[in-house]
Amino acid sequence: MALELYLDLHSQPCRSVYIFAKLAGIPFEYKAVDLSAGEHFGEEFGKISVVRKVPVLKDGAFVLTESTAILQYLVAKYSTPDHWYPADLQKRARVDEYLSWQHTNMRTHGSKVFWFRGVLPAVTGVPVPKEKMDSAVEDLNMSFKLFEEKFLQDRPFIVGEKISLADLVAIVEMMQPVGTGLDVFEGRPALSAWRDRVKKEIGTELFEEAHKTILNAASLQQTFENKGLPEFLKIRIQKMFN
Ligand SMILES: N[C@@H](CCC(=O)N[C@@H](CS)C(=O)NCC(=O)O)C(=O)O
Repeated sequence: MALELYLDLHSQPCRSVYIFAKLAGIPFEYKAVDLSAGEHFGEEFGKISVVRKVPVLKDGAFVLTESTAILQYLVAKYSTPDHWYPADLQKRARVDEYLSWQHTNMRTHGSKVFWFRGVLPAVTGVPVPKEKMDSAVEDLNMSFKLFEEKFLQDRPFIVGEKISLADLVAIVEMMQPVGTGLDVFEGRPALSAWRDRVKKEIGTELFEEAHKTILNAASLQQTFENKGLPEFLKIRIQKMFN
């Protein structure tokens, strides 16, 4: 039985899993979960994962959540080329270092900017107050500074000469604010050159296919106008402003 991957490509971790599975030629069944409709809170998805987040991998009776664990599972199960998650102790540790760091830095800050510039104005019809926006962008800028100064330095990729899971996880997160029209690569030539290398390794067609949903984030407004706002989003928005 083919692997099942539960995904919504609006989601950064879903895109990393999707791109990796495609790149590695891993056969899988794409199980679409529409987050904007709150499908992950439905009964069907609850049977798959009580965490109620995507991505989720289902391999027979085995269910796995957390994108980085899923990526590592795919690497091991399909013996993908070494550079993705090198066997070399220190190179692997560099990948792990980035994967650990990004959750509470690049991912948290990029997601916040995405919500502030994309989701919240789309659902409330008003922009987020300037001071909140400025503070979110400042945090994101700090993550970019650390990314360039600590994780990338003057290397072609995070680990060195070759692309790894760390670069893949990094690029999908950086594209989230880009989806709201904020060009995070502008004025950052080294970062832009790294982005181009990563895009080339992934392949422009696959990169664009995986990102077309998020690069059309403006369509979110239309989605909410057509379908109405799901209950979980109303609650989340209230919490964000209290
Ligand atoms: N740490 C998890 C994060 C998963 C996650 O937060 N997924 C989001 C989409 S990016 C989600 O499903 N959100 C639904 C919700 O929060 O209600 C991973 O890396 O897989």
